[in-house]
Parts: sequence; C-alpha cells; structure tokens
Amino acid sequence: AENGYDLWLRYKVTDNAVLLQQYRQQITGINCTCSDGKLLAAQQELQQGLTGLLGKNVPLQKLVTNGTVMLGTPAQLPFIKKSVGENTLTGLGDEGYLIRSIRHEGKNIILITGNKEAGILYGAFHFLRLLQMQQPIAQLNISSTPAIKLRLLNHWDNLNRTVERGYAGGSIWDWQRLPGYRDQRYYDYARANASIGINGTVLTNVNANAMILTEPWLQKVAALAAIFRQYNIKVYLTARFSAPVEIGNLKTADPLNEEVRKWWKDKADEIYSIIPDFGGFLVKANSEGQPGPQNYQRTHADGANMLADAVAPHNGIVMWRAFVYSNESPEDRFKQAYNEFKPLDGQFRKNVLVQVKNGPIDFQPREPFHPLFGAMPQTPLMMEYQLTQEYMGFATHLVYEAPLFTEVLNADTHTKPNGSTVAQIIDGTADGHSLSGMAGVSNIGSDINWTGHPFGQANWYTLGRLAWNPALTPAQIANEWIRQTFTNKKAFVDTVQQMMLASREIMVNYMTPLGLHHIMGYGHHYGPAPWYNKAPRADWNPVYFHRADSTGIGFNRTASGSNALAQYQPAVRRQYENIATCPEELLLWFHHVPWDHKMKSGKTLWEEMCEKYYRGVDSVRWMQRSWSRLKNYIDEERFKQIEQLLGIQEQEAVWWRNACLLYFQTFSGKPIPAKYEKPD
Ligand code: GCW
Repeated sequence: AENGYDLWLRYKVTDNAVLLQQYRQQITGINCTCSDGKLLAAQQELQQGLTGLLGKNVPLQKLVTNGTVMLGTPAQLPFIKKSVGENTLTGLGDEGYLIRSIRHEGKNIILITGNKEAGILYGAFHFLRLLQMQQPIAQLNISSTPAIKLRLLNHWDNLNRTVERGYAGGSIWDWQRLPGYRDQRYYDYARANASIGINGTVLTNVNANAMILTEPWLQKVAALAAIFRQYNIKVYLTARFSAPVEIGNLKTADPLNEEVRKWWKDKADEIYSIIPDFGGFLVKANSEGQPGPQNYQRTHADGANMLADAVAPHNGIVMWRAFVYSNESPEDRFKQAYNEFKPLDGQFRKNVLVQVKNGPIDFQPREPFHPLFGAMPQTPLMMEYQLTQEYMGFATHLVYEAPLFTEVLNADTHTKPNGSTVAQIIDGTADGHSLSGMAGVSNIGSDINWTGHPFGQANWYTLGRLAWNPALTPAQIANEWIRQTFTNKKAFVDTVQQMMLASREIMVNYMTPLGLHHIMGYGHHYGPAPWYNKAPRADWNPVYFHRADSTGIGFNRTASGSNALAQYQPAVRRQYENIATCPEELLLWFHHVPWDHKMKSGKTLWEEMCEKYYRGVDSVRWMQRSWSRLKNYIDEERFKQIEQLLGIQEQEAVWWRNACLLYFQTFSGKPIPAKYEKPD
C-alpha cells in the first residue's frame, strides 16, 4: 500500500517508456570492492533502488561491462587518481563524492567515488535521486561536498516513548526491546537520513533524563549506533546537567568541583568504551527549569567546557543551547539569550558549538533572525530549526518550512563588511570555523508515514538538503521531494510545488500576520488564544507578545521600548527601528503601531490585518481546490489523507481568523470592512 512509509525512496519502475529503455542500456550492473559497512550499504541501496527503477534485476558484477556502476575509493581503485586528478579528489574532503561517466578498460561505465566510503554512500543516493527524478544520465560529471559539517536531527524523545512536541505517534526508539531487538525501522530511518546527508542524530529530549547515561541504557544506544554507523550517522545524547547528583550520588553538579569533573570524565570514558564513535552531548541548561551551571553561580561557558574536556580525548563535541530565558528576569525574553551568551564569546573550548534557534523567541511562523548570529565570532554557532510544527498547526496543517529556513539563512547580519549572511555564519566561512552545524528538531514518530502529515516528510527532507547545501532554493528542494515522493507528472509537480511554496506565507496570514507572534493556545500551542493572560509567567502569555490596546498593537522593541533592536548591527537596527523602513512582515515584532497607521498598500493597519487574515483563509481554499484537481495522479490513500487534512486546515484557518479579528476588534473598535464576508 502507498502508506508513505517509503518516504522519498520509493524506487518505483520508471513510468516513461523511452527513458526506461535508455536507463536499462545505460545501467547493467554494479561493481563494488566492498570491504566495509558504508560501502556495503551503498551497494545494497543501489541494487535495491536500481532493480526497482529499472524493473529488472541489476546484478553485482565482478568484471566491468558497458553500463557498470562502479563504486570504490581511490585507495581501492588506483586508476581513479589518474583519471580524476589529485586536486579534484582533495577537494572532496571526507564526505564529498564524484559521479562520472568515464571510459574504463574500454567500457563506458559510471564511476561513483569519494575519498572515504561515506562519500560513496552519499553519491549512490544522489545517483538514485537522478533516476527517481527521471534525469538524463548519459554524461554525468557531478561533484558535491557538504557545506556544513554536522547535519543533525534532534529528537525530543523521552525514555518512556512519549515525544515532546511530537505529533506523529510515539518515539520510534523501542527502548524496552533494545538492545536485543533491531527493528527494521531503524535501518529505514538511517537510509532516509543518509539519502539526504544527515550524519548525526541526538536520540533524546533536551529536557533530559539522566537515566540514559547509565550502563543498561548505553547498551541500547550502542545497538542503534551499530546500525547507524553503516550509514555514516553518529549518535549523540542529551546530558542532564544534574546527572552527577541524580545517578552519580554526588552532592553537587558544580562544574568547577573536582569530583564532578572526574565523574563526567569517567562517564565519557565509559560511553566511548561502549560506543567508540559516540558524537557527543547536546545540552539545555538553565532554561525553563532545567538544571545548569548557574545553579552553582557558574557560567554557561564553565558548564560547557567541563563537558567538552570530558569528551575531548575521544574527539567528542558539545552542543550547548542558547535557548535560555530565566524565570525571574523581567527582561524582554527576546533579549535574554544574547545577554547571556554574547559576553562569553571566546571563553568556550574548541570542541563546543553554541546552538541557536533561528529566531529570538521560539520557532514562530515568522521571526527575525536571532541577534546572536554574527555576534559571537569566536564561537561556532549552530542553527537549530524545528521540523515538528509546534507553532505551525502540528501534523495537521500543510506547511512547507523551506521558505522559513532560507529566509533566515539569507538574512544579512551586517557583522562583516564582505558577507555575513546567517548562512555564512553557520557554515563557518564568515569567521573561519572548521566546526559547523545545522540541526532540526525532529518531526518523526511511530506513525506509519513517519511524520503524521504526509507533507511533514518534506520538512525532514529539507533539513538534510539545506544542511548539505544552504544555497539550495525552496523550489529546488520541493521539486526534488515531490518527484521522488509522488510522481514526475508535470501537472502534479507544478501544482504541488506552488502549493508548497505558498503554504508558509498562507499560514502566517491566517495565524500571525504582520509580525504578530506567540498568540497560540497556552501550553499546547495549538489554535488561537491571543486573549490568554493566566500563565504562571508573563512571557508565556499571548498578551505579553501582542500588547494590543485601544491605541494600537505590537511589541515596542525600539529604544523607547525594550530596545531589543540594540542587539543587532546598526544597519539592521536602523532599518527595523524606523517604522517607515521596517519590513511590514516584521512590523509588530518591533513596533507598537496605531490602528490607523497607513500601510504601504494605502490601507490602515487594522484594514491590512483584516486583509491578511481573510487572504489566509482564502488561500487555504485555493490549496484545497488545487489539490482536488490532482486525484488521478497519485494513489487514493495519500490523496484522501491530504484532502481531509486540508479540510481541517481550512476550518482552523477560519477559527484563527475569526478568533483573532474579533478579539483584536475589541481594541481597535473598528469594523471589519464590508467587502469581506461576515465571520462564519
Ligand atoms: O519550543 C519550546 C517548547 C518546549 C521545548 C523548548 C526548548 C524541549 O515549547 O517544549 O522544550 O522550547 O526548545 O527547549
């Protein structure tokens, strides 16, 4: 059944007869000097994929013939050095690859090579992608290397198999049956990740449970690591800062205490004795009630460095999260991470990265880029995106996140005279860091199609592709994903690509237009609740963020308000602090704006807000109409799932629009313009 389990790796027989004929001539078998796990994984994937796509058995060959797909490193196949050239090979690094049509021993073959077997694995998946997308393969000359070193999923999975902010069932980690039972799903998870270049996974929630660091649990982790290793994926764990107290019987977790430091060193040694290629730790500390170094009057750097010292002898790393805000501080939450971390620049060990969310608040439908990007040149900063749609309609709404991700990557921080986009900061080029990373909070669960909403798969796909190459456009990524996941038929591809590209702005319009943010339901974050003001802390209340009153709406973050804008470079600050030059899509992030403020369209702010909310709903209906025309292009199962989900999305867009406009109207005191239908 077409239940979505195969993701974008469906390998259905090529449904273009001419092309199928060509492919069958161009590909006759696979020659592989298989020695190690990754190469074997590449060979198996190619055999499975090509056999499916060509609709015939693609054999392993000892001798090359015309149409052999040959896999091997230059060390295994010495002719490669001469045929390709030393410089080209050097440029590929450890994970890059070449795919070339060449003459070898008088035959026309396809060579997939890389300095390391990991590169060949990625090359094999690229080759399969070409066929899945029905591209010509006659004269291949492809070379590719990843721009970012650590390309990671962050699972917020708890040890009891619940998933924080997970909307696709329970955790896929079946801890109870590990390490003995190796679910096929782990292999398929690894294949999917390898196919898009993801090379690491943090298995556990950042709201961490120290138990994972005990020996029986580490054995379970080791079983997963053994599977993932073959696919060039390292495992990482979250480290609960108070673990020395909770599982180590110490009286303190003070990072400068000798016993505590020794405990972590011993713990790291133990972990590496069980999992020799363990990646390292991800840490959430002193945020939202989690323990951390500040409990002992130490800094984030003290905490991170202690863990970094523990894993350094094993080449491990520490990813220390910047998502901190304190329970006590009356300071604008927007400013707190920057205030905490900026002064620590230069104090972190070499093997520490600071992991920063894309925006200053929390994965909203639209946020300005985080002011920390560019502000800590001596520290490698990692990007943290959220694939799971905590604030974007869970796994119910169709929202393609690539436009959100690239909007942030392309933002210019103005911290360097010649190029300092967020992409250049996080890929390490702006400040010359060799460590670099991009992470996505996973949207994967035990649902048969992995992500709940079939289109959630596209967000997972995007993370991998963008981490490999941050210059890819949302259109390119969507195009790849649609062709592999559904069909190559043009009408389908074009229509769905348009829907995907528009979907994020559509959601912004019906949820939080013009820079509104964090007005979702308290706690669960689903649906509208801009009126809510009963949270135990002010900055969990929607009213804290929108600040609507009879004079206007929005959060004044200019110098006359919280002055969060001072955290940006002057060029950025000046643009945003002037209401005339502030992009309207960010307006209410930075300004408290009178209801009758004139917008660029000539409408008043209130009218523009009405326009956005109404357009948001109308556009969901447009998506529904577009989808309804595609019935005959794909399987009924997925067609109906998406049709039903769009139906809910339409109802909820109406809910958002009506709730927000009727509530904000109590402040604006103005009518909803007559040209719109009445709230229904
Ligand atoms: O997005 C918010 C979520 C919390 C989460 C936190 C974080 C893991 O509401 O559930 O906790 O951020 O990123 O640490």
